[in-house]
Amino acid sequence: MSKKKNNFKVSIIMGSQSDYSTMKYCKKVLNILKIKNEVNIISAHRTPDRMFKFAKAAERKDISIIIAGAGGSAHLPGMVAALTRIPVIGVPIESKKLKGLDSLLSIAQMPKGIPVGTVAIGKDGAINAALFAASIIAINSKSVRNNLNLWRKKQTRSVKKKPR
Ligand code: RP5
Repeated sequence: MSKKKNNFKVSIIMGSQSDYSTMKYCKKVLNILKIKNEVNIISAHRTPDRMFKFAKAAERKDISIIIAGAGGSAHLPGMVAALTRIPVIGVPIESKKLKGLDSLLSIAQMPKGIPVGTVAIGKDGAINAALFAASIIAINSKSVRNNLNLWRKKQTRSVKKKPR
């Protein structure tokens, strides 16, 4: 993953339009950190051909990291990870019936051989997925490293010493 300047791209995918209310935070953070990104709806079970095409083209399109949000029986991150060697971070979407526990376990409990990095359920997970992707990219990108350091400094400054 050695690139000239800040030429790294993250692909955000999700199983449904309904996931975007969570996954939009991922995009927001990547934009703040000035990391190029693209967003697409890809469902493993409703658009399997789209998923296959996307995963097979990802390397050619020079995507560095894939962040995949899915809810319920959340097989999208694992299926995509099986089709490409690009690292996949899975975001468990909070489902209505099981509050996202189904999504979390589906994503985290990948059997050995095909890993999926898993973050927390919902908005926190979406934000952390972007920050985690940034940390990985920062290994090879000075500008992303600087932006990430600034983000953390700002976060530290925002914590008051005393409660009001
Ligand atoms: C999953 O089913 C999606 O990732 C979404 O979280 C869930 C519900 O989808 P919709 O019924 O809202 O389209 O595939």
